[in-house]
Amino acid sequence: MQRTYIKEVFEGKEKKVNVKGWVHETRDLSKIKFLILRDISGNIQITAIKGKTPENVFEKIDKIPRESVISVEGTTQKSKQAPNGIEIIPDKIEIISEAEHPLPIDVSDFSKTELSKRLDYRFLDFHRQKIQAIFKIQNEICNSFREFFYNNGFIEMQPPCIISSASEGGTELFPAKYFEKNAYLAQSPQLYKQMLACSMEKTFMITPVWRAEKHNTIRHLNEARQMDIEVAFANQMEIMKWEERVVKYIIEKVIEKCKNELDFLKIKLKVPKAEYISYDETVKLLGMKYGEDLSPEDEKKLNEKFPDTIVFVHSWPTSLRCFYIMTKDEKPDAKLSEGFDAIYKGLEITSGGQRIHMPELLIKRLKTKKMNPKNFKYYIDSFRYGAPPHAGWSIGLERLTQLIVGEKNIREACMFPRDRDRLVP
Ligand code: AMO
Repeated sequence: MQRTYIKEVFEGKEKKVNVKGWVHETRDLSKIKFLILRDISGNIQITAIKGKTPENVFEKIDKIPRESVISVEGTTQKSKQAPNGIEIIPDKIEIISEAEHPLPIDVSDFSKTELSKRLDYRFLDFHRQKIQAIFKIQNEICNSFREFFYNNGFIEMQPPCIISSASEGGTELFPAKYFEKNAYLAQSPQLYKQMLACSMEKTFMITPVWRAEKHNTIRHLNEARQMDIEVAFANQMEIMKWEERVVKYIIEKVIEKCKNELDFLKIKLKVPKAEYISYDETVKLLGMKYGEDLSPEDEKKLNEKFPDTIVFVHSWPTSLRCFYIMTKDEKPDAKLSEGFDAIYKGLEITSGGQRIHMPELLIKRLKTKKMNPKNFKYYIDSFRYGAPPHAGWSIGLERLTQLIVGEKNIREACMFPRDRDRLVP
């Protein structure tokens, strides 16, 4: 018999069904026994009645260990007591894979198992509906990001992940041996997306990045995923507008497509507004010291001043930005730059800006940052043969997910986190 997903049972397509999934819960009321079966599309009640259900099925139904994988053949029927109004009366139950007990973590909806233990058993943690809801939402974030840029004529890029030199001054690299040469895991697709935008004009990508900082915080991972774009003939303001449009689009899509998941997580999501404020204005507004980065407290304060808003803090001092960020008005000695950060719900989700497309200025900026232009020869040369002005940004996928699903720790928004202490599973 062909398998029916639980969601299709509720749509009432078939009377005789074969459902497969995981044992979510069992209950024994002596003459009647219940088993809640779970698959990726939902939960359904299987009801065994003494005298009506075959003896062997009635006997075993409440003895199957929780989380075992089973196959149930039976008949659907309407029931006022059953959740969602339909239950299955079973004829046959087959155990496909019995779960060993005790389970190493609590997988109930009220699980109190602490995060690091849950991550040790992440494969089992994925059995939980809450965890499935988080990653169904992340799936929608990625899909709507792709959809938006694909529909706007962008080309999806597949950047290299093994690189020969740093692209983000300041962040540390994981070394890798590449035959006779030294190589690194990519910190960012930065240099490559710029080179592509200088011919194919509009590109987007979702790609992993590796950062070897030894920090162990609730907002950093050592392997993260970034959603990047790069656009030719764009400046700082235009590129921020692209971000405003796509984040609004993503959140609209999550609200539309992930209603059940948001309800399950008890999240009321709103499409955010956008605010554009310069670094100088931000310093005054928050009483910060000029020339310093925003601290986590400053980011929280911005959220209090502009709730439900993506706050674009633009035109940062050149000294606080990467070597590739354009100086204000393309003036070599400008104190300010064309670089920005976006802060949403009290956390930085993005850095970006206009890039330097002039080789001499790029060399000057590299030297100021005490970096060796020789290590960037191919990159600098790429701007010698017809390179338009261009701009781009990167949104951290796990950070955006964590904010949308309301989790404090970024690890909750990463399927298999890699941090200072974790390399398995
Ligand atoms: P940046 O280094 O600011 O900029 O990274 C962009 C965004 O990626 C996310 N992110 C991280 N998430 C989790 N753990 C980390 N260790 C981590 N590091 C970064 C954040 C951050 O805002 N090349 C530039 C972008 C550009 O200019 O296009 C870059 O990588 O959400």
